[in-house]
Amino acid sequence: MLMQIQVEEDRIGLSPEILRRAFLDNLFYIQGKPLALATKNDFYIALAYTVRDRMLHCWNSTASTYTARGSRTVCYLSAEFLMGPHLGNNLINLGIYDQMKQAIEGLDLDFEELIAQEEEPGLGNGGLGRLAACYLDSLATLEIPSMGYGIRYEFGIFDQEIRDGWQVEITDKWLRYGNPWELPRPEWAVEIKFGGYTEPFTDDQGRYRVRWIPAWSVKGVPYDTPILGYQVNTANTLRLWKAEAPESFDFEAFNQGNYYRAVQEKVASENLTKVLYPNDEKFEGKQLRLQQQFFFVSCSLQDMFHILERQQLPLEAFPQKFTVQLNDTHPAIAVAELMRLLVDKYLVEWDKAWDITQQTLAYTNHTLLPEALEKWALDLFAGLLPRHLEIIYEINARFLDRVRLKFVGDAERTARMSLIDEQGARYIRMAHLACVGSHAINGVAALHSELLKQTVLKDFYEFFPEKFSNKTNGVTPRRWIALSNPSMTKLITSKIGSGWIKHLDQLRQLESFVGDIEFQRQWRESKRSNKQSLAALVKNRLDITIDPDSLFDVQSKRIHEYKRQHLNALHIVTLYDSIKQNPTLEITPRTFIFGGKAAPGYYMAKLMIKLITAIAEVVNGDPDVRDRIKVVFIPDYNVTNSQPVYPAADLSEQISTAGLEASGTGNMKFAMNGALTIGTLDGANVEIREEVGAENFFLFGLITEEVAALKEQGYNPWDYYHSNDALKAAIDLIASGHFSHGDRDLFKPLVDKLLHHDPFLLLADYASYIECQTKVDQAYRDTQHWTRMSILNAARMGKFSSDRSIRDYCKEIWKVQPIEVL
Ligand code: GPK
Repeated sequence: MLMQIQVEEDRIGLSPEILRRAFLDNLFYIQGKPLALATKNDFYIALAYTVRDRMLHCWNSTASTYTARGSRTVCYLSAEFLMGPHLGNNLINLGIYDQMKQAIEGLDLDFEELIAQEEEPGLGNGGLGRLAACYLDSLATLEIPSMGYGIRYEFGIFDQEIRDGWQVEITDKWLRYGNPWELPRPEWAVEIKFGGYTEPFTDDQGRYRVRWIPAWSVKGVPYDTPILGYQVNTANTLRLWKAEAPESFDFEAFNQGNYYRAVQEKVASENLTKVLYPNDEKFEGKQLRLQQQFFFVSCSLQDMFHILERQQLPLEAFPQKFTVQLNDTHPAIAVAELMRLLVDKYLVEWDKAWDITQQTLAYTNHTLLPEALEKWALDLFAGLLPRHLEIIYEINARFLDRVRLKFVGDAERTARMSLIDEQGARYIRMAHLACVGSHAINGVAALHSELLKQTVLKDFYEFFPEKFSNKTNGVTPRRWIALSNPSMTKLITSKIGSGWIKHLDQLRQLESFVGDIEFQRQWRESKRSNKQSLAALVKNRLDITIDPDSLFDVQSKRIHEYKRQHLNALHIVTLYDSIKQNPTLEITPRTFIFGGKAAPGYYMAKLMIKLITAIAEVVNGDPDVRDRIKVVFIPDYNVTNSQPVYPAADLSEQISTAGLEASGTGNMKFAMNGALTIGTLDGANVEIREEVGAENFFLFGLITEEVAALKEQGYNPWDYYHSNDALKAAIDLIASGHFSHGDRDLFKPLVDKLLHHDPFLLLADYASYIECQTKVDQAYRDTQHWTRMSILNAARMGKFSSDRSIRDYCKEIWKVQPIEVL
């Protein structure tokens, strides 16, 4: 029987009047408050439900369509999804931002203030997690059936406070006031087992099999969030798993009468998804982290088998029904878990199971940094996943046989390619497991994908070159332009219509206005108003006055030595010193803006924050320089706080040591919003420069090959220190205690590392960087020319829409087609 539900206008109507009525209705029936008693949070929740109601129709239609069509589905497995606040984005994608604003303001409420109430789900560290979020937006917008699978951390990335110039970490209690965007689906919970031992047995059909007798288990409960595409009816699902105490694993009987023990077990189970590990590009071999990885991977794969069952598809159809993308090696245990489920649970024979596994999985690498490569100590792994270890041994044995056959007598190669690192203590190499178990392997920018083939994955490239490809990253123009930069959005749309939001290549049409004086003026006006807004935020939060007419020079990203925030700091110190030496020096007034978190255990990164804030204190307090240079460190850089930053930037700092930044995505967000880049030939900078034109990009520094050659021949930072007066002066000033109230010890570790090791070649790139910054200084004075370059940067960023990235993945890896939802 077909049941048609009667949809009330209050749940779907889009006019300001209906939206207002629906909002008041939600305030009354969901928050249980009349207008007069409601708090800001009540208003926010009522607003969120008003928006969610309008999405649920899309979500249900999408689910029905996919079920009826049995559509091929992309499953994006990621330990991180850095979604950012949902409300504003959903309003944009529904196309009702302005109507809702009108509805709310009609009640004399401050719309922006209500939007700002949302605590963002910060379930990621940085680029990798945010990329996953941009990809979900594009998948939905391109009407691709897809699911994001991950972990519902109770505490996401920590909130950062700056006290006395140092980073302090505060627990992120994002669920404190509830989460209106998710729906728990306890009926689809699954069981995840850990520990114990295995034993061989012969089943009743006389087959040799292995049984895993686990020691403990947890329950995985899915929480679903709708991901609506832009101006389409497609709403896909982000399914995040929360760990709870198991039902079937019989603690009740086990703990006969021991109530407290039983409660303890429950608490222990829930610890599994309690907190996101705050390391970015640094592997930490913690047992709980491996538990998290296996937990969400097993939950997600079991979920796929349930979907297959519900759609009455045979096991062999698994790789036709699902294509599974591994976002880095965090979910790489999927190789062994999919094999285990197929072989042990569904009794598929090994070779067939291996075919299915390889056809299903694909792997994206996000970094070449050796300290990021995941390798699990064998004992730890064996204790948690004894059956998976056996499966990995079997995969390895079969794989290495093939290696020996192809490279006869090359024992070193075999050892290098093994899934097990046996030099000393033994480890499982997760990148090797991912490569062997996947049919496709990709890097995230052209240069990075080339370097992968030449360095960390060289042996694997030589073994199966056909698996390798590049998929340059992209970012969604919905959040990063339409939502974050309404003034520029309005201006662009007034010239070329609004099609560019979905087809970013159309921004090229702006090139015909680049010489139009009136358009240039409007462009500057928009940038100026964005700078004004950021200045107001900075005044409000930090009580620092910054001049919107100064050049806004921004570096915002995780704090890392390879990203070289301290090179930027050296430039500031150099400018400061030259003004002090020559008080009448004419320079373009600049505001240096930083934002970013340091991993709590990364001492040098925390010291870099202290260095920046210490320089800020001296510079901003010195009447001789403070009208020419200002330094601001914006605390707690997250998606919410980043949204006003990109539109306000004039200059984007992308200054990593060449060869080390896999792609970067902030570089794209800045350029799309009309900032010019000062950067090295690294990651996606290379392609950005190619697109916008070398004449519209400030290039400096050694290239990858020169970095390698310099290190090869024996790099000595001392030579650079002694042969460059300005460099020596800057470093000496820091070492002298000038920025640390006379304390010469404070920055000693940082200074010593630069002088004696300098693994990221700051000193080698210093001269080139300073020279390039001088060119920036000059160029900014030619307002018209700068405006031209700014317009051309935005106009030529079409390639860096995540829509383009996703189309490439769909065509070349996932082989999946759009399905329209009516
Ligand atoms: C790469 F390996 C990792 C990681 O652990 N975390 C992370 O954010 C970043 N990344 C790269 O550093 C960026 O260059 C890249 O743009 C981003 O991943 C997305 O691919």
